[in-house]
Amino acid sequence: MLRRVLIANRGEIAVRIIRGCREMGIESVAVFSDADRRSPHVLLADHAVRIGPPPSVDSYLRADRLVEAALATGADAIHPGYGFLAERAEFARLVTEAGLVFVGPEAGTIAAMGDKTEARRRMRAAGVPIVPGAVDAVASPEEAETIADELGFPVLLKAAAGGGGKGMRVVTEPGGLARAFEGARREAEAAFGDGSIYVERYLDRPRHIEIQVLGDRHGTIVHLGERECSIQRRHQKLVEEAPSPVLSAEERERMGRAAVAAAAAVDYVGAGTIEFLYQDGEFYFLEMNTRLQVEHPVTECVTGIDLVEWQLRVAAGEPLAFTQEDIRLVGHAIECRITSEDVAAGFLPATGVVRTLGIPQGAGVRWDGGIGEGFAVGLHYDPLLGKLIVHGADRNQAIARMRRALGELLIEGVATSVPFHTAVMVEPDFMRGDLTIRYVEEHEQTLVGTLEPERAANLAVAIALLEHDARNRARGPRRGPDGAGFSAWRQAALPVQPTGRPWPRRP
Ligand code: MV4
Repeated sequence: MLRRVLIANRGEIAVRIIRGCREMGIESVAVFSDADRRSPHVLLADHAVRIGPPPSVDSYLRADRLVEAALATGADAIHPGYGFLAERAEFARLVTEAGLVFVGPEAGTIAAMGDKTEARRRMRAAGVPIVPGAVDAVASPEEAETIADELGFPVLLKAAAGGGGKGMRVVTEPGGLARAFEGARREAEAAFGDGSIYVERYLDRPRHIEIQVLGDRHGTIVHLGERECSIQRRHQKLVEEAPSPVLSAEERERMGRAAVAAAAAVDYVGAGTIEFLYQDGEFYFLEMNTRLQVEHPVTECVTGIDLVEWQLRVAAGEPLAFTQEDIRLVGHAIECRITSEDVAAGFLPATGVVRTLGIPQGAGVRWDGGIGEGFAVGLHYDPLLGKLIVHGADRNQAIARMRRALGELLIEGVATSVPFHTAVMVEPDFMRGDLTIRYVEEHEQTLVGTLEPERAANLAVAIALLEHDARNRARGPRRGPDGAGFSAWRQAALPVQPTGRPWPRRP
């Protein structure tokens, strides 16, 4: 087993990995920039090493300093978390060449999956359904037109080096190809230093569904079911759930088998995710993410499998202790990514000092956070403050728990996405599970609108309470001990936090 692991990350994911290490008796080494000197991940770890000034390029992206810190502290492995260097093949190679264990797949696997045309080629060879289109890059708009004519319009031009939607152009008619080709090429060249473009059929209303896979160093690969990730804005996911409200058991099995075949095609080791687009009952491989994902907790909830624990075990060479047949999905889990963004101001990144932090508790609730009271939210890093995760017996119970938990979550001192999430949890299409990747843009009025965030939150809570009341009334009158009827809700905030401290009054 590993003895000491350096976590090349910060925030909630560093905290999550440190917790995993501690439970396994593995020592943790945190790294921090000057902006994070007193951050929770630093306080929680067994050891901590300063790696540079606040900007990521001078700290969390400094592969050389991270490897140096691992060697200096006697770590035997580096866990990259997500983001930063997690999917940089050169970093994985550097770590391995320093004689350290990289908690993740081989550098070659990361590189192959980073090249989207190479990934498509490998998936097609493995019999995994890919979006109809070419696997080779096209050299000219004329070549793109030949392919587009065969596929039928609309088509999507994509960057081979792509990801995150950069270098993507939808083309609805042949006349638009030349301009779109040049635009996509320029954008891809600027973003990735590689202007290679390929052509796919454009899916106009897909869902984004992904499958979690886990592989060991002995050739065993299992899948842990899917996550529904359609609720996103500008390629940032906002809400994720497991399982997807639309997949049948048969579809889940087909998709799971495809994901395992995809992972096997690249000898996958560790935790990974196969992303699919799902539309009209068909699914297509989109990309593979060769890292632990932000939304891994919903999978942990429904499978009971600790993904960080198994990442560390398989990194150390242990075989998986379970087979595909052992994996059962129980109940339903939902995650809300709580960010420091002012939703009413168009998701404007917000700054401030977390003055009060009230963390929801109670049955079926989990908080994976990276902040504490006094934490200064700046603009150096991504705005994720923490993740609120709930698990219930079914989707309705999970939604009810999330509404309840969002109501208990108190973050004062910085604007957060909580009003948005509260609004989603009572939005009828969400409640029906009627989701596509366009969900947020199509419900902007309801979810973001021009309402003051406070007012939107209050309205959402009021709707939830009215519904709750209606449901209770349908069950018949409720009686107190003296036989008198009573109503189950009141309009005031909870008088005390779960910690017993009084809630501060809002201004
Ligand atoms: C697509 C698509 C529709 N049709 N491919 C977005 C970035 C990259 N990961 C792939 N993406 C898409 N590829 C075809 N053929 C729509 C998207 C897409 C998307 C995919 C997943 C999650 C969010 C998205 C938001 C916008 C577009």
